[in-house]
Amino acid sequence: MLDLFSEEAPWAEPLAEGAVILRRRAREQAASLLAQVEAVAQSNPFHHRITPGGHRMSVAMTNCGDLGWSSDARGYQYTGEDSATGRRWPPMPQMFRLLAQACAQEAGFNYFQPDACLINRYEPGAKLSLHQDKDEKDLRQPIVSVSLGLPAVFQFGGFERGDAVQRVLLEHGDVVVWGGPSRLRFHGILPIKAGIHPLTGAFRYNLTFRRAR
Ligand code: MD3
Ligand code: FE
Repeated sequence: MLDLFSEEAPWAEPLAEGAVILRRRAREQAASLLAQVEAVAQSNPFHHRITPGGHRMSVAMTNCGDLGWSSDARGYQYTGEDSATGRRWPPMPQMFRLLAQACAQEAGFNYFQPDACLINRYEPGAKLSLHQDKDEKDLRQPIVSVSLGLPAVFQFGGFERGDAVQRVLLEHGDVVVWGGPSRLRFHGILPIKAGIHPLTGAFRYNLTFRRAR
């Protein structure tokens, strides 16, 4: 029988070699994760970065951990301090690290030690154009991504910008682990549709855990 009130357990959905979606894996922790995101943002507010080409990004970002990713006129890079404030990034909350390590392990990556957590905040209309993540030193390390709040259409393609893309809906609590050959796939987020999520209101958040050095 269809039970509209059951909380379904998380399940794994393989996407491509080295990439797996752990559907709803972070749902039970979502409220605590969001509280930690807000604590990080208290000390290091979300900020629309300027790309090296001079464009203001529609996604607002902050970071926690030893290293943080940002872009400015000099380019994209991981740094120990926020170039906007000159201050170190807030520490990575223990529950972030534990969740990222557990999910990496579930996907077959046993020694994942994230030192950077990039937090993206999307408002309606915000998007992330197709790109590769290759600023990290050791590309054998996976990236773990956690989605919270409003849903997003995620695009993932091949190893060249012009390759065909697949579209996948990422919803509240979904975790994706990207490693192996999928680590260098082009990917992006289509413009977010307006909506109200009971936990995050008008926003989508995405946390990406990385081993940057
Ligand atoms: C595939 N973030 O921050 S998460 C990013 O939803 C980023 O905010 C998106 O792409 C977001 O760089 C997508 C899924 C994701 C993250 C990293 C990947 C997919 C990936 C690295 C390699 C391949
Ligand atoms: Fe990315």
